[in-house]
Amino acid sequence: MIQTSVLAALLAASLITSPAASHGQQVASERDTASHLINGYEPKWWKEAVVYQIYPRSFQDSNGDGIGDLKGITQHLDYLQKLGVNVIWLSPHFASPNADNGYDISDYRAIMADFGTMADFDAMLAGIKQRHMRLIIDLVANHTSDEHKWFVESRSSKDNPYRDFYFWRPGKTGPDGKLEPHNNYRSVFSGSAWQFDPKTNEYYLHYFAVKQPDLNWDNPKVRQEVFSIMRFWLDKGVDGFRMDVIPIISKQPGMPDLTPEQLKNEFAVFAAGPHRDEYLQQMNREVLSKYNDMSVGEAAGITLAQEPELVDDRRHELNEIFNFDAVRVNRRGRKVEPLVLTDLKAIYTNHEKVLGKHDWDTVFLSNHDNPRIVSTFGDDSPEFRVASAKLFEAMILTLKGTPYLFQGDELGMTNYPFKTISDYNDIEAKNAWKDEVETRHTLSADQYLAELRGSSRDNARTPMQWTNGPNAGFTTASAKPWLAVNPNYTSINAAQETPDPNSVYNYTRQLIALRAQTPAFVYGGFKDLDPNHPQIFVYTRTLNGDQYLIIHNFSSQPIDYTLPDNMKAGTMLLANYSSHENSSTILHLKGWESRIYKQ
Ligand code: TEU
Ligand code: CA
Repeated sequence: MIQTSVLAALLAASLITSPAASHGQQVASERDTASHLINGYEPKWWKEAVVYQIYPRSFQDSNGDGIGDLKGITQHLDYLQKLGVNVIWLSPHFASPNADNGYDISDYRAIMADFGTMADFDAMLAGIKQRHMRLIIDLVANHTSDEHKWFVESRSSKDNPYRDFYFWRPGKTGPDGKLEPHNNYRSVFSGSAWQFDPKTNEYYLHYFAVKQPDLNWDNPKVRQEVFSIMRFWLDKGVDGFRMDVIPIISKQPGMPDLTPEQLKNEFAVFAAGPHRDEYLQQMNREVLSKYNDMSVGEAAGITLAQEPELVDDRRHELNEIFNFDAVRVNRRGRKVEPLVLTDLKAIYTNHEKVLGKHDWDTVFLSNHDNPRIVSTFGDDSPEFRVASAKLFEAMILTLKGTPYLFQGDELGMTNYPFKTISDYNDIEAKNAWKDEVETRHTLSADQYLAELRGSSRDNARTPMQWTNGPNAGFTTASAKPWLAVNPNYTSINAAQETPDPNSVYNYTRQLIALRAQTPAFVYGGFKDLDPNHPQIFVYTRTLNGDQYLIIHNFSSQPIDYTLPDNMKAGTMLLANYSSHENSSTILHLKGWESRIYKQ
């Protein structure tokens, strides 16, 4: 026995010095490589980030014209730094005739006149960097404005060198002898996706507004132009891009008619073009991979199952995408229906199942295209607005994936009490009114307005509520804001919330701080402890034995909830009511109560 163990010791020693050592070293270095992984994930700054989206038109007006601008953003960088967010996503700031509030770009290297100058941009970026934050900008490259010089050239003649920058088709003769568009594609903003242009007697393709012609990414020159724009901004120091409707850049060969079935979800077809991944890989190879940047794609038309096709890091396309399942969980077209909690929970469980260690996710319930969180998923009545707004901030900041907060959600801002169609600004709402109410009479004005009130994109776009002064401090007292300020600014505003320890703002700040010091919230596993419960969302986040339990009551009704398997809650770290129930198995939760425990 002794001999054997001596032998074993000798053998062990010889392994270290013998020629086999090189093999041993290799294993060790492989192990080192693996050991820098956290729970199997490659650590990255953008996985640890908390992103805050700014819609510049509505953030802060600095010159009294009623329109938010870049200097206005610079004025509030301390506010953002104090909140603790470390990446800002800026909605489009480029020159634009504003058919779709900047998502129609006429010059990608110039600043929108309403927003200021390139010097203002540089000062804003410097201010962001000084405060150790980062900036990502909105790359809208599926389409341009019809006022972009490429399109002005393109439409001027059939043999113009820019003709092939866009999609032109002659159209066809319909059954009644009239000229019809090439196919039956519908625009997201109502009507055909083809617009006839009398100059050359052909139609051009526009998935969105008539003033947003689609770029032809099959033309290599278009791709090089887009890559060069990306380098221009990256070289200036921006840290990456949110990419507008990026999966739909590759069009279907021949663009045949959609079947009635496909017409129900045309984005699924638009997002399945044959060259989508090839173009994104080229973009990654030629641009993104050369910088320490981040990329997040707005993934219209991509299902959760398809998500890895775009974000698996071995494919070298995008870092993360926005999957719309959660943000649209209670939407049927324009209608907002009551939230079914089990549906929402199933989405997060599916994300955990479908996405692997090479994928990364986003978590968000709002942006400039969706109504306010607290009005859509929570309870914006005076009694529960604060509690439910805090609950959603807590959920977004403790689920797996990079969290995205939209401006004003940290104050618990609500939907706007819209009354008539003239209260709206959004091109989508106005076009659909013309089409469905005035032209085709598919629904009554009252029905349309009732549906739109709950889902309109303008709900998110009303000005930030900074103070209880005139125009909520968004602009000067005598100015007319481009979109009306929500009348509840007198009680919901930043000036009131920043000094108040019990405000949504300070709760969000505490949540962000907790997340920053808790790797389990970033890289830890996620498990829903009670997926079938209709009122409670209770889950754990676990990393290397470090476990947190998060529980939310998704109802104004209080509940006495017993944790499964005699589990004890642990030590309370944060809660949206001043309750102190530690180490218990039965939790007495008030309406919209939300708690975070360390186990
Ligand atoms: O949105 C595209 C998109 O897929 C949708 O969210 C769409 O705008 C929405 O369903 C309409 O209600 C992006 C931008 O985020 C949006 O603001 C732009 O209008 C659109 O692209 C066109 O650029
Ligand atoms: Ca202004």
